[in-house]
Amino acid sequence: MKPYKRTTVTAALPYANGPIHIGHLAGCYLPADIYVRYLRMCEKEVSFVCGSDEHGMAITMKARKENVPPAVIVDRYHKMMKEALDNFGVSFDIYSRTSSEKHAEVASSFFKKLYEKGTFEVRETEQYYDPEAKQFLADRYITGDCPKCKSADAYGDQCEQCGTTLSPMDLINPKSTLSNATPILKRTKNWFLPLDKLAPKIRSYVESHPKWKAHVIGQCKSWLDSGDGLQPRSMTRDLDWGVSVPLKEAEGKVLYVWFDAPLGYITATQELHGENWEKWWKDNETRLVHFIGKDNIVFHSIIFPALLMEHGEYILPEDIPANEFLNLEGEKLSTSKNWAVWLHEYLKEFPNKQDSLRYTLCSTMPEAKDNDFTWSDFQLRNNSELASILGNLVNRVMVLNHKYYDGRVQELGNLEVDKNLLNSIRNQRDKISKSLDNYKFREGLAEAMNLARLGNKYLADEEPWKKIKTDPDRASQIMGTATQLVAAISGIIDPFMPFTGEKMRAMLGVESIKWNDLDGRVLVMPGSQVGKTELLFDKVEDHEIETQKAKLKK
Ligand code: B3M
Ligand code: ZN
Repeated sequence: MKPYKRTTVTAALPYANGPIHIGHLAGCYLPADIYVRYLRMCEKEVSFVCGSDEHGMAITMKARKENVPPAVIVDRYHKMMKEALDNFGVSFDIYSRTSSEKHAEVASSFFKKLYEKGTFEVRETEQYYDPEAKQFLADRYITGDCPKCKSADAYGDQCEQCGTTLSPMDLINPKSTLSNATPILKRTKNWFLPLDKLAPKIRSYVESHPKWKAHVIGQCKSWLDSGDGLQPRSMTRDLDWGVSVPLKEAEGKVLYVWFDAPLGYITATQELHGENWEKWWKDNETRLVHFIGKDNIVFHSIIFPALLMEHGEYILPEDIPANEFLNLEGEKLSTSKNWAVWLHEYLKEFPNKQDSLRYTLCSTMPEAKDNDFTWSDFQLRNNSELASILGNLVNRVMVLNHKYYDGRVQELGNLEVDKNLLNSIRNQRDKISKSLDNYKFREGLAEAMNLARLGNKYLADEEPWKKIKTDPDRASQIMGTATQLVAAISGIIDPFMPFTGEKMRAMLGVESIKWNDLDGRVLVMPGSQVGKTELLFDKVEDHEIETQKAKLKK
């Protein structure tokens, strides 16, 4: 791998049409956050950018449903999403939004550059137009009978009954959902990105990244190798919500949401770094990494790189560690069916238990295939892993330090067992680095927990509670060693469970820990005083789980 000076990490901009649920967190924001926290602990230069995606059909449909302007919707959900992500410790350097003035400037000047280079092909096509509402109709705004299964109310882009992908012209008896009028065909001009012509360049870009996850490469290949190959795609739309197309002859048109949304990453970087932003996007020594869910793969691996290539000044995405989907109790998450666990509701019902959810979601992260979140698994992981393994170790060490030594940290031992324990800190750290460098978050977390298991085994074998009577010097060494281990664990779990890491360090009186420090060295000074013992994880009771399950069924 090429040596890099810095990393620009992006997490998909969530549509501002609803609150954030566990699927978003597990799919994209949690892995991105773990990765960035790890890089920061390694003292790597990193910028972590995100923001709300405030254009597109997702927003205008929601606005129509509520009969309010789109701006009302995006203001509401932008605030909610930003708060929820922040409350779960997702540590963006900036969380921006795409309805800003600034973003309109960034997106239109990018469009203009491509326009002036002659990238786009102007095409006149016939599109459905609602003569009563006097506007062109996006595919989702047209319903009709499915040509395949004949069921009513298929959408212009898909029949939800039989799953067939459609185009609006396929529908039998099309109707506009805006006015119920029968749409008419009207000619309109749009600006297309000629993906067909760019295909060879895109193919060689994709092929130069053989280490991408198999399912990411798989999706790219299936687009590139599909019957007709890549097709030109319109970068403009006849709509009124979005960034206006910056051309006189395009009045009343806006940029396609998938044109402007990824540019939102650039806008956010500009807001974050001011005039020093360019090195984060235009320097070959910068590595660009996009965390996304699998439904966004083609946009990040084909369309956005094509736009960046055409522009010419930008680096291209180096890694796209997309996740698959998380299901809930065996069924697909669904906002409309309210089959979800919403972050803001979770936090009301399980206050201060962010890390229990982070832990469960990381342990079951859909890294290579779809995975399932269940409430009983959440309970089991909280009670039998977090509380019994990690919580128990920390609690024992704190309690014994207070009981035997009034909270004073003891010198460490140097018997073989002690050295082995301290050496295992470096070993585990190196294993975790390898996992995280390869976006294997589940594996990394498992190794972090293994270090806590080693700590419990050490105490069980060495039995300081017996030796305190028979061999007090040895008991003191055991406790000194175990205390260093606990300090190291507070650092090693930090990317995964930052709230817990911080609580542990507060108890021990340790400030921040760098990844480099996790090599068995002394992290908490012998002779210093540890603080009060706090309970890290309390048990989740059966009735709490029953309540959550019952709530889903409502
Ligand atoms: N808003 C899609 C989504 O939320 C879209 C991602 C944009 S990333 C530039 O699934
Ligand atoms: Zn159908």
